[in-house]
Order: sequence, then C-alpha cells, then structure tokens
Amino acid sequence: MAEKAKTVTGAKSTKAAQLAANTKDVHDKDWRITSDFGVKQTNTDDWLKVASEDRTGPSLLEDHFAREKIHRFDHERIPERVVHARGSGAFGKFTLFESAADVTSAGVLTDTSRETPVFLRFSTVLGSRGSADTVRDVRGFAIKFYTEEGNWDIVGNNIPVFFIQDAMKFPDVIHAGKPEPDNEIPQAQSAHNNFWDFQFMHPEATHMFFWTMSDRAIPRSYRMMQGFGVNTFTLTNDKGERHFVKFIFTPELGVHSFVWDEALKIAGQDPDFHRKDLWMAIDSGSYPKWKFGIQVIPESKEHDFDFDILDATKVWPEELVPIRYIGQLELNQNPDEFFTQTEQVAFCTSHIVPGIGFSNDPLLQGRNFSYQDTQLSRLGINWEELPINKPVCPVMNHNRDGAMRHTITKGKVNYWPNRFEAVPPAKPEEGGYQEFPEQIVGVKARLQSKKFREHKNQAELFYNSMSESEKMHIQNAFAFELDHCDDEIVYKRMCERLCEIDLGLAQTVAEMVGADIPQEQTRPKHNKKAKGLSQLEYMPATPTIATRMVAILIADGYDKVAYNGIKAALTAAGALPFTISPRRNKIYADGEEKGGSGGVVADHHLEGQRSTMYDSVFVPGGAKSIETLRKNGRAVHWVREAFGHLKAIGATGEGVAFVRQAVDLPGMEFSTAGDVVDSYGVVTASQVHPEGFKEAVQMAKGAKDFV
Ligand code: HDD
Repeated sequence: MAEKAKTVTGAKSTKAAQLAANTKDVHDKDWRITSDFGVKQTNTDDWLKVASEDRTGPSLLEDHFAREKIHRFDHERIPERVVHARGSGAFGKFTLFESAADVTSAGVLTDTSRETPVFLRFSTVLGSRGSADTVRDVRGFAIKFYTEEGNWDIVGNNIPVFFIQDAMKFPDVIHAGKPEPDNEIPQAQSAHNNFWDFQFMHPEATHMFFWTMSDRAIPRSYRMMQGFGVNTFTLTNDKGERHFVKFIFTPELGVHSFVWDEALKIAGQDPDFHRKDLWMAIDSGSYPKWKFGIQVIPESKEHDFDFDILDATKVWPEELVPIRYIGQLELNQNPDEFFTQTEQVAFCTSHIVPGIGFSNDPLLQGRNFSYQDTQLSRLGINWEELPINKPVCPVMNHNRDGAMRHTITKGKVNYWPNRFEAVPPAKPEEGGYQEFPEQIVGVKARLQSKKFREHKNQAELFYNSMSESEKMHIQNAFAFELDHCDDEIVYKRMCERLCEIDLGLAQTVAEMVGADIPQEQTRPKHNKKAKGLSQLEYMPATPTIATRMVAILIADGYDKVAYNGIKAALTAAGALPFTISPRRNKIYADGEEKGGSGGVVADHHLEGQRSTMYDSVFVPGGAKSIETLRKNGRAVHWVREAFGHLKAIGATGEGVAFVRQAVDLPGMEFSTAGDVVDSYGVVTASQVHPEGFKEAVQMAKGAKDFV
C-alpha cells in the first residue's frame, strides 16, 4: 500500500501530472523534519522547558517550534460538508465510444479520441464525516471531469429522482432528515419522527422515499450502483439546436445490494466497509467501470409528456426516452491523501462546459447558487486554486486577491477593457461559452407548472416495477423505519400515504407498526410498470464473481485438496478467497505435522471477522477440521448467518453435513440432483464443484430473488 501511495498515477493523465507538481512523498529518505518556514528541527517531541535531570520546570512560550506544531494541529479541521459529509473518492478516466455530436458540441461528449481525467467522490447524505458507510441512505455520485475546456461537474446520486422539486425547500428536507435538533439523535438515519413527518407533509417526496426504502439505498458496494445526474440539463449542437438531457452511469458489475440485516450489522462491525471495498478493488487492479448514457429530448417535445420534464421528482421512463450509452467511466487510482483530495474536492452543478447548459429545472437553478456558496464557507474564495479542484486548461481573468490566493498574475492591469487590451474575453470561435438564446415570457410568481402537482403516479410505477422480493424488502424497510417513529401521528399518517400507492403494502406496514389497517385503496391505481427501475435488470452482461469476497472456513485437519481446489478456482475467476480459522497462527491440513513446514496462515480468525463482511462462505471437508468447527458456536453462526443473508454457501466432504446442520431450519428441504445438493443458494458436493458454487455466488448476491 505504501509503495502505491507514493506515486500520483505515474503521470497517467494531464491531471496526474499537474497534481504531481504539488505532491511530496514522506517515503523519500532525504527528507528531514523542518518547521513550516523551512528550518530543520532537531527535536519535535519535547517542549522547551526549564528542566534538569532531577527536576521538570515550566514549559517556555518561547518555543515557537512547539507552538507551531500545536497551532497547526488545533486548526486541522475545516467545516464538514453540510450534507454528504461522509465520502470516499478516486481518480479515473472518461472515454467515449460514440460521439454525441448530433446533439452537443461539447468536446468531452464528441471527441472519441479523448481520455478525460476525472475525480469521483461517493458519499452518504445524512451522516457526519465519521458515520458508518452502510446505513440506509441515498449515495452521492459526484464527478469532476477535468476537460480541455474547463471543469465539468456532474453532482449526482445513485437514485434518479429527488425528495423536493424546488431548491428553496432543501434546508427543510435536510433539517428534517439530519439528527433532531434537541438531542442530536439519530445519527445517519432516516428512521425518526422528523424525517417521516416531512415526507408526509410533502407529497412530492413520495416517489423518492419509495426509492430510499428500496434496496438501492443499501448498496453492496459503491462499485455496484448506478449514478444519475438527476436534474435536467441541456445540450446544444453546432447548429444551435437544443435538447434536454439526463445523465446516467450504469456499473459493469451490475447493481447489487445488501439485505437490511447485513447492512445494519456491518454499520457496527466495519463502518468503513464501502470505503475499504473501493480502495481494495482499485489497489488490486480491479478497476470499477460504468457505462455512460444520455437520455435526450428535443426542445420541441418538451411538453409531450404527462409529467414535466423539468421536475426532479420524475424519471423519464425508458420506454418513452431510451438511454443511449456512449461512453465509459473507469476508476483506476486511489487518492494519495484523503484531506487534500477527497475532503477538499468541491463540486458545483454550475460547472459546465461549452455545448452543455442548464434547464429551468427549479431544483437545479437553486443548486447552481448553493454549491459555490458552500465552498466559500468550507474552503474560502480561492478554493478553485486547490490542486484537486484546479482545471487542467489555462485559467486567466481579472478576478484577484482574497484569502490564500496562490496564483501570481503579472501585469499592469486587472480590469477589462483596458488600454493594453490585456486578456480580452474569448470569441465563440475561440471556444467562448455561449448561452442559449432562450425566449422567456412570464409573470413573477412563486409557482411551478401544474404538472408539478401530480406526485403519486411514478411512485406507483416504481413499486409496480419491483420483483416480489424487492417489494418485500420495501415493506420491511417501511416497517423498520416507522417502528422507529414514536409519534403516533407520524406513522399513522404515513400508512395513509402508502395506501394511496398500494393497499397491500399499506396493510402490511400498518399492521406491523400499529396503525389503523386501511380497507381500501385511496387513489385509483394505474397498474403500469416501466423498464429499468428494478435493479434486477442490471445484472452484468457476462455474470462474474470478480472481486467477490469468499470466506473459506478451516481448522486443523482440513482437506487440503478441496481447500487448494476451491481457492485456485476462485482466484482464477477473479474472486478474493480469505482463509478463516479459529486462530491466525498456522493451520495444518489432514496428514500435515503440527509445527512442521506445511500449514497455511489464516487471513483472519473466526472471532475477528463476521460472515457479513463476505459475499459467500465455503467449507472444505476434513473430519478433524469439521469436528472442531462443529463445536465452535461462532463457526456455526458464520454459516447460519450467511444463509440468513441469502449468500451462496459451498461445502465438500464432511463440510456438507456441517453446513446442512448449521442452516437446517424447520420445514426446509434440500433437493438433491446426483452428487450435488443445490438448494436455497447452498451448493454442497462430495467433490470440489467450483462451477456450481460460482453460479450460486453470482445468483445469491445478484438476484437475492430466490427466497
Ligand atoms: Fe446537493 C453536496 C447531490 C440537491 C446543496 N449534493 C452534494 C453532494 C452530492 C449532491 C453528491 C456531495 C458532493 C461532494 O462529494 O462533495 N444534491 C445532490 C443531488 C441533488 C441535490 C443529486 C438533487 C438533484 N443539493 C441539492 C439542493 C441543494 C444542495 C437542492 C441546495 C439548494 N449539496 C448542496 C450543498 C453541498 C451538496 C450544501 C454540501 C457540500 C457541497 O455542496 O459541496 O451545497
């Protein structure tokens, strides 16, 4: 890890080369500690004092080295982001395989020979900087494209819609979701009175809260979720024609989620789960990739839909507006330093490049004000000079000064026009940004178009489009969340709201949470479904278990042939096998002498980890090994819990009976086809049977749909 951290992408891109000029490496042997003003220091451990071998006297204020060290430490923190405080980032590249020149003149979307460097920051929304990764929440998906024409930021989420339609409500929705103001409880949770009170009071939030109660809000990995620009932007081509556009990223690994119990447990067992997952994948060369797509509506068709295409609480159903995939995003480099890169990176929806424009989406318009404003309070007026935020193209203008200005601009004038004609604005043919000459007619009013007032159709569309297991997860999520609301009016009214979408759902949830059970649907259903909403549609084209973590449970006396066989098969398929045993000292196979030259060193011991941290569990045979595991409650729990979380479980030889016993539930029957027992995602065989097991790993974590 240390070796990797030394390099800044080996100047893989223009951005990497620019960052390298600002990077120092602590591992260079020639360094000696200096003060911030450059003087070498001999001692940074002992404050200068009046002291002798026999007596310690007072510390001296004159020790400016000590004062500097303490001052610097006292001022290390900057304000955390008011939302999306918890996050992880990575560098990568964006490439195009098809030009979108028919709809835009933007170089980044038309030049197929370009490789645009990017930095992507994933985040949760509600929790503070130290909160857990796996909470139920929306995930941020913010990308900075360092294009040749300036920075282009897509500040998106992993959910395509939003809670509110107008930016002016943002402080309200966030206040309601964040910990409550009197006692600052709960941390990073939507399961509380204020959140659900807000949701009821804002019917426009209905569509979005169905998404946040779905499996999308508990992703297995940042690498396995979609990204959406959410807002409606515009594209303008060389002919001056304008189109409305939405941006979509779809992961090559497919869209996968935890089950809720797993997510809850990992929040305590490994709060950095997603952060580690991303870091490890990139560090080991398994670069996450997304297809980049656009949904495009010509300007002339703006009013052809029964929803307003500027309303961020609506999706553009793919049947009506197909996604055109034109590019690829790859993350391939971990940051060198968290603070200067992941923490100081700052995005703005207003960062667009020629060929891309805004729309009158009222959420976007307000965001365009908010992001610049928040960067001022977080980072100061010269935040765009920070290495991570700096464009790779030249920046020159007559803006000057402000705290922490780095650039030294030579010359006699700092205004335009001037007698030297120094630094004039760019002409359009020189690449100058041109606003689209949109005709606006209207009266001043605090209003939106009437289509903005319909809030339930797409919430129902989303719910109807879920598979049965996804619906069950949504029911359970509502039941969990409303159980955490102790104000009767909150959970009762929410059940009434659910009844407008689906009677069956409302009845189940009402019964669980102690509300009146509704008897009839309170809004007529349209019963329609749409493509692309169920995450089960996003299984990878070629099923894969690459980067999946498989725990192999062994104890002394394990079957070496089975162990080596499954390990080799998993490694060959790109999965990550981990050996888990009662201790981390060497474990010896059947026939190996204890203390001899054989044996394997386990990656972890059974108490140090939990099944939740792995995608799958495998138990090779070996009579003695199984005897030890059978007597170990934690080992039995590993298998049983993995089964409860719908994970693939494999076993061979004596492991088969152990697994069956561990997962045996009343009324459960295993079907047996020949030698291989394959039921409920459990694959057991008397011989190593990697193919069946691999398939089960793919299915169990992909579909979770066969319960
Ligand atoms: Fe926002 C951060 C995404 C609406 C105001 N937002 C922020 C981040 C993401 C989003 C991913 C984290 C960026 C990072 O990693 O640094 N926000 C969204 C999406 C929205 C949205 C997809 C709806 C379409 N946001 C929204 C509104 C407002 C804000 C309506 C205000 C009117 N958002 C902010 C902010 C943040 C922010 C307060 C906090 C930190 C930051 O900007 O840089 O300005």
